[in-house]
Parts: sequence; C-alpha cells; structure tokens
Amino acid sequence: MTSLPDATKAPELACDIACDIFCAVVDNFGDIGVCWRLARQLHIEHGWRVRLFVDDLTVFHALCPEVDATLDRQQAQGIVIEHWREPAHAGDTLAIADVVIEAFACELPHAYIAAMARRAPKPVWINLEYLSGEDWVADFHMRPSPHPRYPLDKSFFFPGLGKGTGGVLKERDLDARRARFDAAAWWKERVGIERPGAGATVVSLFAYENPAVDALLAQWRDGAAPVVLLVPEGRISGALARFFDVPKFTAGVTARAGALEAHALGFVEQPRFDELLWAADINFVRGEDSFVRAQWARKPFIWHIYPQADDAHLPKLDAALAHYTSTLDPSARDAVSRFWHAWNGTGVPDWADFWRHRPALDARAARWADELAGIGDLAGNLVAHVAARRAG
Ligand code: TRH
Repeated sequence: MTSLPDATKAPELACDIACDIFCAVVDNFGDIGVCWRLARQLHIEHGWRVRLFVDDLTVFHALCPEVDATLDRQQAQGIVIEHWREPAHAGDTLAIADVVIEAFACELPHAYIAAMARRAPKPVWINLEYLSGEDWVADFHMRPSPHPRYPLDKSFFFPGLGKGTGGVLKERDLDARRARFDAAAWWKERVGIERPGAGATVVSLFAYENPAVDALLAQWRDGAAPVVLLVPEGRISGALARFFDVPKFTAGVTARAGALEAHALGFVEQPRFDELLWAADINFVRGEDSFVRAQWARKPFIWHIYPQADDAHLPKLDAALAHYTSTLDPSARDAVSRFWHAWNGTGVPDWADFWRHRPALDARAARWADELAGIGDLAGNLVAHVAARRAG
C-alpha cells in the first residue's frame, strides 16, 4: 500500500494568498471531487489559505470521511470548509478572499459579489469550467468577462487536454506515489486475495448504469482468458447483482461465472481511489475526475462520459478520443473508438476486438500521460494565471 500525501506538512511555498472556492454539488462525486483535489493542491503545493464552500457535505464525507456533515464550519487537511447553505450564505460574507473560484458556473451569492466589488484591491475572480478536450476550449481559456453591474472581471478557466488550455489536475507527488505502490499488499488488504497472476486481466469498473454492461460481462464469462473484475459499489452494482443472480453486489461480495471473477469494493477516501487504477490492467472510469486519474495511471482506459441533454457530450467524447488515440495505428484507433462508443450507447462492445490491441494500448497510455503532462498541471497553471492578473 502507498502512503497518502501528508496534508499536515507545512506548505513548501509560503505565500499569503487567501482563496475561496465555491462548489455546488449537482450530482454524484465529480463536482466536489475536483474542488477538493484543487483545494488541497493549492494549499499543500502553493501555500494558499483555502476556504471551500460546499452545499452538500454528505457527498463530501464519502470522499473525505473526516468531514462532519453536521457542522457549519470545520477544518480538514488544512482547508477551512463551510457548509454553504443556498442561496445566500457565504461565510456571512465577511472577509473576501484574494482569489475567488466559482466551480462549474455555480452562482455566487449576490451579497458576496457586492462585497467583492467593494474590496480593494479587487479579488481575482475565476469561473472554473468543466473539462473538455474540444479544440475551441483553447480560444476561450482565460477570457475575461466584465460583470454587467459591478466593476469586476471574471475569467473563464478551461481545463483541457490540449495546448493553450488550463490542463488537468496532477499533484506533484503523484508519480512518486504510483511508483511506490505495493500491489501485493493492496490486493490482500482491499480484495482479500493474492494478486492475480499475469495470465488474468484485471479490470476496474467505475461507471454509471449502462445497458452495454450485460454483453460485456457475458463476453468475459465466456472468454478463454481469466478476467478479474473490481467494482466499487455504486450505480453499476445493480447490474452486477442481476448478472450473477445475487441479492446485492456490495463491498465484500465475490461472484464467479465461467472465466469471470468479480469483487465488489467499498468506496474509499479520494486519495486511495488511484490505487484501484494502479492495481488494474485496464480501467473503466466516468465523469471528470476519475477520467483524469485514469490518464495519469498510464493504463488503457474506457470513459463513460457524463451524459448531457441533446447528446452534447458526444463531441466531447470524440475530442478526448482524438487526443488519446492520436498516435495509434488506424486499426487500434478504430477498435478503441468502437469500444468507447459502444460503452456510451452506440453499438455493442466487442472485448476481443478491443483487447487484441493491448500492447499498443499499453504503450499509448504511457505516452499519452507524458503528452498530457506537457500542458502543465491545472493548479500550477491557475496559480500562474492569478500571479499574472495580480501583477497586471
Ligand atoms: O461521480 P462522477 O460521475 O461525477 C461527476 C458528476 O456527475 C458531475 O455532476 C458531473 O458534472 C461530472 O461528473 C462530469 O465522476 P467523477 O468526476 O469521476 O467523480 C468521482 C469521484 O469519486 C472522483 O474524485 C474519485 C472519487 N472516488 C473516491 O474517492 N473513492 C472511490 O472509491 C471511488 C469509486 C471514487
């Protein structure tokens, strides 16, 4: 097992920037997942004093068990956490920070905006957008937008997968933690079995409900090679229970059928989620944050994108595919594209067609992680943007 980052350690760079991050939890774990990761990074790596306003502490508690969902104000891992009671409460508006980040266009309370406008100097106001690999993102990244009523500019900070974007979050110690990962110990502790031999393919499955899962489970069951499936409890668990004909597929349950052996795992605190990705040969991930973590894991992955109205997510899926598969040969690229589309509602997944490209996919996953790292880490890019705004 790897050690977790030590959040109690004094920040390596002490500078006196206060930052408020506002996070409204729309659903699932991604909104607070991204904000919590960003908050910790700004504090641990850049020495910022961070206050995080979150409207749903119960979801937060799942990612960080030390968060007490009953408290209005608390501190965890060096971050001040405020239970943001919609719509007006914002720490009762008091001390406006040097940097204000509204995540994913959640609306700041009017009283807070008015206080921002009265503050001298004005805070740097950033709207942190959702991640997209689409080309237009670079054109809009960091564009300022004047407030219609107050003398305030808000800039739009776009995470992305290509040059000229804000990049994605990557902690400085992530690669070192991955290198130290003790897979044998992890398997015993988390799954309760020895690490499977090289002949088995280990698959992690973190996904929304998905009609394609039955076909895939059947292919793994009927395949010639053993598949060991690791499934964190969640929205896909019901489908696993039905497939294996067990009452529920919750933490601790193991089921077998043909060549397939599946283990349900409990939900773990956020820093430990990476270990699951490192333990597997291929990762099924979803939403935004786990999608990013799978890329840093340097393993092949399949993305279940967060579905949006009018299929607005499909261009994002194709844009991510274009980045991730850019140097693959055409037949491997087509196989990845077919499989990702099938997993996202178009067609039936064909595991054998996809996994025969494993050597190329393994190599590409490592190379893609290096390419992505070239864009810089989002927290570092954001800090540089703030420094430039404050200097200008
Ligand atoms: O949970 P997600 O589907 O989140 C989101 C939200 O739906 C959001 O509204 C939407 O806008 C966004 O997707 C695109 O998937 P995501 O983003 O991967 O977040 C999951 C988080 O849960 C991630 O930070 C990893 C974490 N996690 C743990 O901490 N422990 C676990 O055991 C597991 C399985 C996940």
